[in-house]
Amino acid sequence: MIPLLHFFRRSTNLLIILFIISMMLIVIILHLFFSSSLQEPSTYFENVKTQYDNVWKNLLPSSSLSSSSNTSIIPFEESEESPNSQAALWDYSNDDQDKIEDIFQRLSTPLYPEIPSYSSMNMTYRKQLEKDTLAKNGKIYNDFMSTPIIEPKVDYLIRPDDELAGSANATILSLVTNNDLKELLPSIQQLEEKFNKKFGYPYVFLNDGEFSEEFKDTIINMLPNGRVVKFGQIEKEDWDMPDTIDRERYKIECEKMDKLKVSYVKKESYHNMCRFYSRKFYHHPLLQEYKYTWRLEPGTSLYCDVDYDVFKFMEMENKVYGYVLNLYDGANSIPTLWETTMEFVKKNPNYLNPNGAFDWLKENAQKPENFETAKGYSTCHFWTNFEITNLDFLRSEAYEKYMDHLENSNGFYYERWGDAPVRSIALALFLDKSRIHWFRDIAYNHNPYTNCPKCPEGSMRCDGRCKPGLFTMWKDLNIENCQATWIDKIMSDEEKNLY
Ligand SMILES: Nc1nc2c(ncn2[C@@H]2O[C@H](COP(=O)(O)OP(=O)(O)O)[C@@H](O)[C@H]2O)c(=O)[nH]1
Ligand SMILES: [Mg+2]
Repeated sequence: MIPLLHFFRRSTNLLIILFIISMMLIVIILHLFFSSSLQEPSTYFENVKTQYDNVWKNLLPSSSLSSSSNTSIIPFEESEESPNSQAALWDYSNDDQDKIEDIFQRLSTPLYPEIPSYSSMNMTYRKQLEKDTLAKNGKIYNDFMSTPIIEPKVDYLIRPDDELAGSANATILSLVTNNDLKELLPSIQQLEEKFNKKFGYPYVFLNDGEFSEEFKDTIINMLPNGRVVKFGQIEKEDWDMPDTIDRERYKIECEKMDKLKVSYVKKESYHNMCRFYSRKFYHHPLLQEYKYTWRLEPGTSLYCDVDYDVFKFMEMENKVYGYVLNLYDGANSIPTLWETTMEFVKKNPNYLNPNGAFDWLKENAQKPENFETAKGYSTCHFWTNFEITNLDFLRSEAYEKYMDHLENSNGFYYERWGDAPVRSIALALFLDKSRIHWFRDIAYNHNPYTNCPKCPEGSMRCDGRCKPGLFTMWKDLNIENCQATWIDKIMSDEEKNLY
C-alpha cells in the first residue's frame, strides 16, 4: 500500500496513469464505433430480408393458387404503332471530314494524356494517383449527391391521374428462369409499389427454357387484376452458342480468363445471356410492338416512390436511354472489345455522333490498369441490370451493324463481353450524349451498388432503406464508381440543374 501511495504521489507517474486510462477509453470508443458500422451491412440485409420474407410468404403458391384454373396468359393490349422517330434521334449524314478526324483524334487519346501508361508507373505513383483521383472524384460524386432532389424539373410530368398516365408504348422486361422466382417476387413487388401500380405497364418475362405453371401462376396472382403479363420462350438459335464458335478454343480461352478471375466466365449460359441482351432481346416477338423497356432483375430493390410516368418522360424529353448506376468493368472480360469497336467505326465513321460521350469512354485516371488492359477504353459502362431503353436505338442501322461486327469477331465467347459495356459503347459513340439520362431520383440497389438520392427535409418519398449518397457499403468498392466522370465531363449545366 505504502509503495503504491508513494507511486501516485509523484506527479509524473500520475500523468502516465491518466494517459493510459484515456488511451483505453479512446480504444473502447473506436471499437464501439467500428463494430457498429461493420455490422451495418448484415443488419441492413436482415431488415430488407425480414420485410420481403413477409412479402414472399404471402405470395408462395399455396393450395388456393395451385388449384386456380385461371392461369391463362393475359393477352396484350392493343397498342399504337411506334412512331418512327429515328430521324429525329440520330443523323448518319455526318460526312464532315474535319469533324470525323476530330472524333477519331478524341477516340485515340486518353482523357488525361499526361498520365503515363499503367505498366510504366512505379508503385508510389500508382498509389498516389489512386488516392488523388479517388479524393477528387469522390468529392464530385458526394457534392452532387448531397443536393436534395425529388424529380426532374421539366415543363410537364405525367402524373397518375393524368389521362396520358400509362400510355407510353412500353413494357417491363425480365429475363429469368423458374429458379429465380423467389428473388424476383420482391423486385416486382417493389416496382409495383413504388411505380407501376400508378401507371399499370405490362410485363414481359423471357426464358431460354419453359416457364413452369407455378412460375406463371405466382406472378399473375401477385399482380393486380388486369395487368397485362406475357411469358415467352427464347428460340434456341437466339440463345445458344452459335456453331461458328470453336468449342475447343472457347474452353481454352475461358480457362485462361478464369485464371484472371473474370466473373462467370465458365458459365456458358452467362455468355449466352450477355449475347442475348446485347443483340437479340429487342427482336423477340413479344417485344416487337414495344418502343420502350424497363429491365427488371431478380434481387433488385427500389427505395423511393416514383410519382410520374418515366416512360412518358423518356418520350416527351426525347431520351433514348435511362440508367441509374455507372461503373468500371472487369477489363479482362473485354480485352479486345475496344479495338474491335474501333475497327467498326473506322469502316463506318458516319455512325459516330460528334456530340458523343467520348470523354467517359476515354477516362484513364481512376482505373488506369483497366484502360491499359482494355487497350484504350476506360471500361466505364451503364449497369444494364437497370435500364430504360428506347428500342428504336437498338433496332437502328448503326447499332445493328455494330452488333453484327461484334458477333463476327466472336468476343461473346472467346472473351466474356458483357451486354453492359457493349451497349454503353454504342450509346456513347452513336448518340448525342444529351439523349442519355441519369435517373438519379430512382433509388435502386443491385448488390453491391446503390443509387440513393437525398430527399428534401420532411419528404416521404423514400422509405429510408438506403443511405443518401452511399454508393456501396464496402469502402474498397468505391473505386468502381464511374459516375464522377459522367457528372464532371458529360453532363451539361442544364442537366446538372434538372432536379
Ligand atoms: N432465362 C435465363 N436467364 C438468365 C440466365 N442467366 C442469367 N439470366 C438472367 O440475366 C440477368 C443477368 O443475370 P445475373 O445472374 O443477375 O447476372 P449479374 O447481375 O451480372 O450477376 C438476370 O435477369 C438473370 O435472371 C439463364 O441461363 N437463363
Ligand atoms: Mg443480376
